[in-house]
Amino acid sequence: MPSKPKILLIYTGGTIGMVKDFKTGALKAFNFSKLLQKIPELKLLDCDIETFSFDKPIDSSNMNPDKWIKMVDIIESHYDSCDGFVILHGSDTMSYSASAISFMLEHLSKPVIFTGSQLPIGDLRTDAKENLITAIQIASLREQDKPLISEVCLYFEYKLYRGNRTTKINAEHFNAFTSPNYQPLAESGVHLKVDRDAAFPLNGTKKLRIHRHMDDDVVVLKIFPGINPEVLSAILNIPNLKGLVLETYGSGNAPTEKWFVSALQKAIKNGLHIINVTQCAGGSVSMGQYETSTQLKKIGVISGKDMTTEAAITKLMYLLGQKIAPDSFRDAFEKSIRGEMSQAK
Ligand code: ASN
Repeated sequence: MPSKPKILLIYTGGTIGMVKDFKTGALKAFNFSKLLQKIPELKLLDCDIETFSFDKPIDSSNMNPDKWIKMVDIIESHYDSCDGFVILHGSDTMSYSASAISFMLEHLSKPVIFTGSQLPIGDLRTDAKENLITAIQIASLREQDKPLISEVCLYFEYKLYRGNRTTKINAEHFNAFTSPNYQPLAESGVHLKVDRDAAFPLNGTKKLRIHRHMDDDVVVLKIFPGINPEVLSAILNIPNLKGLVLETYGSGNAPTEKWFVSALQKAIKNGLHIINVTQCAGGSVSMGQYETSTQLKKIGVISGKDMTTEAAITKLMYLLGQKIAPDSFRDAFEKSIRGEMSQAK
């Protein structure tokens, strides 16, 4: 009989483990062992659970690349002894972390499931228990002794998504995330249904490769009617800036005024990588569809296609960290590397 799967539960912080500071009334992170005591149901799960906690759990607003490295280090040191990983993380930046970790872990062949909650686990109406218990069950799913899910995912409110396709859309509803341009990998109802066509097939042979260098000389600029030359120039002249994610209108459109296009053109000539993603809640950039994006294409702006801003900025950090030659950068960026963008049919 195959042994029970072993799951490593990594606690980084977030509302799930918070309590109210009784002086200020503000929510703050608290002790992991106390958190586990609040979920006796964990003992009923058909897997063995090992735990690891950040020394100082954080509100995910304090997430940064050093902490992503910490997460991949923990995964690496338990990779051979564990069958799956569940990362408890604040919801505010969970999509950034899930995207970043997906790029940092190449040839992953085990599930890494991010989850958290909108209400603390000690709250009577909490959404934490369902999210946590089902995330662990998903990380434990096996078929012929092989994992059913072998990629970085995000589980929240009955849906499992590819992590680098997600974005946080609501600060109030339990249904806080969506995956605007890719279908869920699994849904939890009376049955736990996995969409095998949506999930990646298992990579059986290649060894896990960890990438730790995430270059943070990057910025996101959301354009708006009224953006002026001073604002754009201040951004483009940030010392050492190597990459810019430009959030444009609709299918990748931006002002056609000369000052705007010339400033971007000059920056690109000087080596800046500019990625075009849409401000819209769904859909794709398609440069050249309108006159207002034709210029961007001509001057060498890179298409982020249907990527989320979270995936685009972390992919930029990852690819800059790979020290790719400038003339290959566009091809590298416009190709899907972890399922983060749809491929042209
Ligand atoms: N501020 C919290 C965090 O991201 C929000 C949450 O987890 N729901 O850590």
